[in-house]
Amino acid sequence: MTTRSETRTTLDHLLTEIEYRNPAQPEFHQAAHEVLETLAPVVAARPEYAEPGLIERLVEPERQVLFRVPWQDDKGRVHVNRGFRVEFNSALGPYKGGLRFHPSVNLGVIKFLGFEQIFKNALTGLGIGGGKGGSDFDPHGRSDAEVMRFCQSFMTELHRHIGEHTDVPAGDIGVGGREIGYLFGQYRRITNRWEAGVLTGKGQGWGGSLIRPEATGYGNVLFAAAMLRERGEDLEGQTAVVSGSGNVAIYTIEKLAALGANAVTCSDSSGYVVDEKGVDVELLKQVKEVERGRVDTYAERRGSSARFVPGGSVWDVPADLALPSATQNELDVNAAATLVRNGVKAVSEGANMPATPEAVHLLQQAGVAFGPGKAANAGGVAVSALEMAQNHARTSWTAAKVEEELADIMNNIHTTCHETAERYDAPGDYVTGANIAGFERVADAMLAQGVI
Ligand code: NDP
Ligand code: 2IT
Repeated sequence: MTTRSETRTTLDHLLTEIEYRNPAQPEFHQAAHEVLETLAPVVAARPEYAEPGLIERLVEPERQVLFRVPWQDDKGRVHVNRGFRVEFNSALGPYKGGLRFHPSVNLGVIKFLGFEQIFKNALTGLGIGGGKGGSDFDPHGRSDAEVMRFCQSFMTELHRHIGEHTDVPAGDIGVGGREIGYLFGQYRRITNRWEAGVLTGKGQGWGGSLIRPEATGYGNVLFAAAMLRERGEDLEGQTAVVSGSGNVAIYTIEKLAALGANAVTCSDSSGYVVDEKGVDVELLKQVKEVERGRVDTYAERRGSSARFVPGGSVWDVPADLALPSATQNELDVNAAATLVRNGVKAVSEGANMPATPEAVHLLQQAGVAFGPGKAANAGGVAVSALEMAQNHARTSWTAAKVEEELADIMNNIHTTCHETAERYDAPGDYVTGANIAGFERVADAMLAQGVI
């Protein structure tokens, strides 16, 4: 039997190999480190997981697609962006994961997101593999017509690689209902198929699921509530700092208010807003979703309770809870120290990998309940899988039914992570619990399906 320390040495070698084979992809290295560092106990306890090649296969995407995306702006100028789809692992079902349009996108970023997605999707308990895609296209300041032409060009290549049984993209940063509409239209035109289950996050009149827009934010609040419950507390009367002001942030703020808590901040890349009365989610939706504006406009319209702080760190605002909902590595070790100093009780990741490894370590050492993104923000992809189920059955469920399913899934994920952490001598460590529980499900399927 292999000991934990021998296993750790093997995993350390593998991490060195991953860095060597995937140069200049720091986000992918970070995500791989975070998972592999927690696997030693399970690999030592279950010899089948030490089978040569299993983890090596897990960290190598099954397929990576890179393509040129040329498009013309409103003045007729030609732009060339890069498109990506990383089909990471299909042991549990068709590749599933969002598309991100943001200038910071590169292969390493998409690989980190795709790798996280494997374990997140496994944790939902639904039949979905892991993938991610996107482009370095920047939608900020682009007209509707420009966004449409970009989406059409992007799908002109992407359509060859996706399908309801193959790979099912959805939204992520910079990709919401508008973009999914343009992408679906072009897919339908090229393929001449009404294949509703090829994309999720669709409009509600044409195959989209009720509650999909809300699902990630709502799910994260439910996960935070479950962590608090474990400590004999609830959300009632708690204040929260939320970063971001996009899809995930908005519905996080909405659900916090519905459950008696109060989000006092939101942010974007220009700075943050602190609103003493609590963020008015209807005003935020109007500014961000309808007008596609910035958070400083929210502060201007809100009146005396709110002020906009250009630049700065939203984590300086004291609160009981922190729900990072913008982007990776937005909460560093200094921010974590400030949160702890201000008495934070729980940090739950709406975004993917928003807390740096040093920040996670500090928060856990300080006894803060920490919900890692692959567990806490799994509600979005879970409801995407429910959208696929509805599409397959040519039916649509009520909002109440979808919300009930979402609540069950989030509570199950919480219980699974909690129990798995206890089983592997790491009580209260949701990072270890999520990584091991997700890994077990994917690894068992990979072992059963042979060396492919
Ligand atoms: P949106 O595009 O709707 O919103 C993104 C928000 O984050 C905006 O406020 C944006 O501000 C801010 N932001 C993005 N990049 C940066 C950056 N580099 N620095 C500072 N602020 C930034 O995206 P979502 O709300 O959908 O996604 C937010 C996070 O949640 C991402 O990490 C995503 O991967 C994750 N996620 C999303 C899911 C979904 O269903 N949509 C599901 C699970 C996780 P600005 O406009 O100024 O860039
Ligand atoms: O990071 C994520 O889980 C998402 N962006 C949602 C993916 C999906 O397929 O709904």
